[in-house]
Amino acid sequence: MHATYYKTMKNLHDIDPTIANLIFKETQRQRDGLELIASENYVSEAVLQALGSPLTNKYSEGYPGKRYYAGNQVIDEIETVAIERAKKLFHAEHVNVQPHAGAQANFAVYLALAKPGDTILAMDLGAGGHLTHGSPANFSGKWFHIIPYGVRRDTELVDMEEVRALAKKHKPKIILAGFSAYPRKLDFKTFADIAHEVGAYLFVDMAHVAGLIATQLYPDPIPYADVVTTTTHKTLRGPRGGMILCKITDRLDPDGKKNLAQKIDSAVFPGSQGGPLEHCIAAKAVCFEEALHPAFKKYQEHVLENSKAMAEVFISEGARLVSGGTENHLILVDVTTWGLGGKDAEHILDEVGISTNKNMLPFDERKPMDPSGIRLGSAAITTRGFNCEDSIALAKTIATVLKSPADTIKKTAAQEHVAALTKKYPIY
Ligand code: DSN
Repeated sequence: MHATYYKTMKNLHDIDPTIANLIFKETQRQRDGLELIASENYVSEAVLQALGSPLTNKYSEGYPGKRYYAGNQVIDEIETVAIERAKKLFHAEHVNVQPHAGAQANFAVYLALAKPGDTILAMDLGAGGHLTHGSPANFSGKWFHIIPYGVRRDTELVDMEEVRALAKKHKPKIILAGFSAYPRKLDFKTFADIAHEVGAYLFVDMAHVAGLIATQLYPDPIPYADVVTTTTHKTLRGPRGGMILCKITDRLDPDGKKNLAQKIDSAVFPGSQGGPLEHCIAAKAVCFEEALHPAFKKYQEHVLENSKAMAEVFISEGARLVSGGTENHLILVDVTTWGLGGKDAEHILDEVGISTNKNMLPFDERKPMDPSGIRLGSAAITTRGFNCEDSIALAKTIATVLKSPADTIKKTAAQEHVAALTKKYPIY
């Protein structure tokens, strides 16, 4: 661990050794293991410093220049910097950096654009969608009439003709494009064409691929969508948090009392949140500055190279991948082709120091707690410094342990391989 990090922790250790030790323990776990959970990443020490700053002390309900409490001059500057950097990074007309997380960003969009009972067309969770895209267990599924679209059985790709047919039949208020487990590109232009044809808003949740979009390595939804949400902690490599980007004009209500940007802002505050987390907003600003740097594009190129390299190894080792491969940072491996369930695969990899998550696959006949697949992503290992060679070697190790889970010699060799890689590419 870097000396600066120890220094920051010294006070905490004196005051609360229990929590300090647990933070050490978790940092050590992150250091000694390999993170392949597709939604996770490692932030820079600059982001950590902003997160641990006295900005957490301040209440600042409202927006820059229009707050409900005094003393927000500096906070206004910080939030404005974050907004302007995000606008520059994504070429967005309007940005709200206050959502505490992705779910809160999505909640605010629904609040701004729809009423309970309205119809929403969104990707099915089983096909790769997200909990907040209409799962019956989530407010989105409880409050709205959700029409799910999936992927084709033969290609496991989103079928835009199915999306168009469902949109024409059900006339949704919102069409939602976005995913948490889809290894391919989405056609945002066609989504927008369909939304325009049926008079719906196009809402894109780009959380997983925001870093790839910021660096033009994935189709850009910003020109086409009315509203885009993201988290800032996945491929974007910032602090845990959310953000909303939108057009200023409300295409479906051009003469309304509020424009789209105003509707989104008031849906975040006071609509669904109170005081913003300004320490987190400062950390978002740091992340945007890092993402505007040319080195960030190189990083994202390596994210894609590493993901493709791993996918090719899994295929050559006999695994079936959803859609046959990947075009982004994530890979869905059908581990039943190796005679395992997702739960066991996750557990076996965890035992050798590799974190992944079990994942439902399209048309999965198994249960969510023990589905057919695991989901892997290359964002975090690439932050550590992995190149293609390392990724290929790691994928071979993963295939080896999953194909022979009872072989303790292979398991020990995998643990040694993970230890060597974490030593070669240390964090914090
Ligand atoms: N939990 C995140 C993921 O893993 O994709 C999405 O919220």
